[in-house]
Amino acid sequence: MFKSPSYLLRFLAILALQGSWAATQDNGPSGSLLQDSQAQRGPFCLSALHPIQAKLASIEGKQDVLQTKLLAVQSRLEAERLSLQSKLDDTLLAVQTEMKELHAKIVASVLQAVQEKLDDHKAVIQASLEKGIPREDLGDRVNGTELATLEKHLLTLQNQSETHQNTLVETLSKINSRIVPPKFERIGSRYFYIEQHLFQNWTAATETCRQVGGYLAAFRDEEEFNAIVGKLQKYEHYLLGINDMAREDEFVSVASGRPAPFFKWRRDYPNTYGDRTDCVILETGVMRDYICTDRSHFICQWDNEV
Ligand SMILES: [Ca+2]
Repeated sequence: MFKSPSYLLRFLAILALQGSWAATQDNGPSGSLLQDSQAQRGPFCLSALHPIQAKLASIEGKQDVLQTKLLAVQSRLEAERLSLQSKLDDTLLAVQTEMKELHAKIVASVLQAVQEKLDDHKAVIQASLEKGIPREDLGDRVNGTELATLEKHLLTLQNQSETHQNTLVETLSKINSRIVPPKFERIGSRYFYIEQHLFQNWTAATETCRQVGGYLAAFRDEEEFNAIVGKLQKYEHYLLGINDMAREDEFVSVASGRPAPFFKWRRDYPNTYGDRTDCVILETGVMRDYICTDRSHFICQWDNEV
C-alpha cells in the first residue's frame, strides 16, 4: 500500500496531529489547557511517534530482506535465462550444421544420379555407334527427347564434317591444279613431263626435274608405261628415275625410295656391264640399263608416290 518509507512517515505524522487535535476537542474549551498546551505537546508527540518509528524500522528491515530475496531471484532467473539461451544457441547451431550436411548429401546424391544417368546414356550411345543398334532398341533405353537431341547434334556434326571435307577436297583440287607445273601433262592418272629436246646425264636430268617441280620418272603399271611410250620419238632414248646404285640389280625409284613397280626390259637386259650401268633408259618401247654419265632425253613425274 505504501510505496516508500517517506510516504508512510507523512501519513503517520498526519494521524498523530489529528489525534492530538481530537484530544483537545474532547477536553472542551479551557483556559488552563490553552495555557499549558505548549508544555503538554512535546511529551505527547514523542510518545506517539515511538511505535511508529519502531514499526517503520521493522518495515524497513523487512523491505531489505525482500530486496535481498528479490535480487537473489533476479540473479537466479538471469542465470537460468543465460543457460537456456546457451542451450538454445547450441541446439540451433547443431540443427544448422545438420541441415548443411543434409543439404550437401542431397546435392551430392542428385549430382551422382545425374552423372550416372549421363554415363548410362553415353554408354548406350557408344554401344549403338559401335554395334549399330537399331534406333527402336535405343529408344527403350534412352529418353526419346534426349536421343533426338543427341541425334540432331550428331547429324549436325556429321553434316559439318562432310561440308568441311568437301571444302577441303575442293580446295586441295584447286591447289593441285594450280601447283602442277605447266610443263607437266596428265598421262593416265598421273602427271609427266617428257623432255624431247635436251640431252642430259643422270645428275643434270635429276636436277632439271627437281627445278620444274618433279622427279625423274618411274611407272606404276603397263597401261601407264604404254601411254608414255606412245608419246615418245622413235629411236630416241629417255632417261628414267630408276637405278641400282645402292645395290646391284635392285632397281629402285628415286622418287619414292622403294623398288620400282613396273619394268619392261629389253631382251638380255639388265646386263651387268660393270658398275657403270646403274641407270635406266626407255628406248623404242623397252628398258635397258645405261651408263649414268651418258646424256639422254629424260622423263619427269610430278608426284613421288611411285
Ligand atoms: Ca648396275
